[in-house]
Amino acid sequence: MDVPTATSLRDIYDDDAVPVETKRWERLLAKFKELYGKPAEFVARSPGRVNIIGEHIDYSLYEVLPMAITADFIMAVAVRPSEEQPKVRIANMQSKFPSREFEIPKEGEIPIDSTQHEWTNYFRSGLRGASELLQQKKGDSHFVSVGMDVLCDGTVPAGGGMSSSAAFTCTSSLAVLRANGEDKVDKKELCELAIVSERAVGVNSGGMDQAASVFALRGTALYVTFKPALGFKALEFPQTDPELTFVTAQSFVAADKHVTAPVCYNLRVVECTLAAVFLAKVFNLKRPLPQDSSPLGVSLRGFHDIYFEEKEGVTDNTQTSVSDFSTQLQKLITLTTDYLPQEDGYTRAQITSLLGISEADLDQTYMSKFPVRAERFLLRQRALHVFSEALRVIKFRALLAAPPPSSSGTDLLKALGGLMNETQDSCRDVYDCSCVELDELCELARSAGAVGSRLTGAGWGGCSVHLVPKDRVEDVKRKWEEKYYRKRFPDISEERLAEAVVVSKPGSGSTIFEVV
Ligand code: NG1
Ligand code: MG
Repeated sequence: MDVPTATSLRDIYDDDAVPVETKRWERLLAKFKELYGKPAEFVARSPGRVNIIGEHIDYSLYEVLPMAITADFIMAVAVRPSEEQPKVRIANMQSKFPSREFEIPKEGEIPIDSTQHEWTNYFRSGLRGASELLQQKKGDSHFVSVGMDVLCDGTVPAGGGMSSSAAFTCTSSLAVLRANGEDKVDKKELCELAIVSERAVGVNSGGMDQAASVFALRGTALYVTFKPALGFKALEFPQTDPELTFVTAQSFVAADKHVTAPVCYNLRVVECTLAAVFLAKVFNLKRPLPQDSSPLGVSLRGFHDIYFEEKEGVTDNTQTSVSDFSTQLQKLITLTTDYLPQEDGYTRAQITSLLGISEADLDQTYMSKFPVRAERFLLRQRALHVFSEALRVIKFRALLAAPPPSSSGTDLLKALGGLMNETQDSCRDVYDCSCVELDELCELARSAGAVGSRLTGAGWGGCSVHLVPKDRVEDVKRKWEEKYYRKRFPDISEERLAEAVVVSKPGSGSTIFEVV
């Protein structure tokens, strides 16, 4: 499926967003002309996302269920006339992001210094990934990219857990492909390249955010699969009475993954990978774990498949029925509980002695590309979270697809919300990726009528998502305003308060807009 081309903002946004977006896009295009003295040729766009359920399991290659939001990243572009050394000039509508200019090297990789927290790194990572793809397609090892004049504008809050980074990277890759004459951009190709590209910025991320940003279809959630290959299914929300509403609330605790990655996100990726390798050894599996698209090349999902293949003769686990797959996950939870008993984690020495490798090998294989800092690796807890969360995603999807016939709207909401609450408990207690502010937002929401409340995205700050019956949304908002926002931030402006809480409607994915 190709990235759609839009000629009207009605193709992109819900009717209620069109008036505001029209003004914003007009400002972008006018500013472009003023800056570069010529009109933009096209605008590339990709949205942010909220994850409804399936947290921290994409990099273990288990299915997740996000949806795109209206807030997005847009990028107006004109190709520069050909020049000896092609150049990028890039600016942002928000003055806190300074304009930059750089030359595109004639061959080799686009340089990115991930130690610098530099906003244009996301553009460079999209450029790097897209030019590698272009090189492959054109079979030309020297071709890199044409020069581009670029003006950006993003409405996804940075560090706010709604994946501003993926929106930026996906948009950049799309813009570079289009600027280099790719009129039809395949969504899957774009998504795969954006996933790998974003890792150049220093976070060893999974693929959920880019999948939501690229694939999303308005009005639906996305069931994203990573095995046997990247794919998705659009899921409709059932009509319920009371109507089902997702509300997001910012904690305003900035989750700066670039600073915290070695002890938070990247460490979790290493722990999950080590859990897979460790379990394979504990169960004496004969075959090595399969190499896959996970950040470190082997995953808990890979262990899962090989385990049932060797122990129970399941040759193609992608064909397993939902109920059998759930039974497998239950079994893995029991096995993890029994065979990874250490509550206080595993030391390097314990891991290397079981795996029969040196500490230098351990560091080299799992911790060299993205360094992490830890004395102990909590393999038991990480595996338990991943298997139980994968199970919750399956249950959630089953409820959406076929609500129990006798259940009322309220019952269905409670069942869905119950799963979201369990996710929050697991993120807080088992995966250790929540924080007191997120916990508090969840508690307050539940006490005011939310049926399910949890963090969304990586956690450690950022955003939360809540399933709220429509008739209770105002109660929940009021409670947060009084007990969280005005209490923790007494000087909060009305504008910031309005930004903090958003009733999220599932929006559409990546688009190219032709400026005529
Ligand atoms: P955030 O930090 O919200 O963009 C991150 C990862 C996802 C996923 C979630 C946790 C990136 C780009 N994204 O999301 O792949 O692992 O955490 O479920 O790092
Ligand atoms: Mg991000």
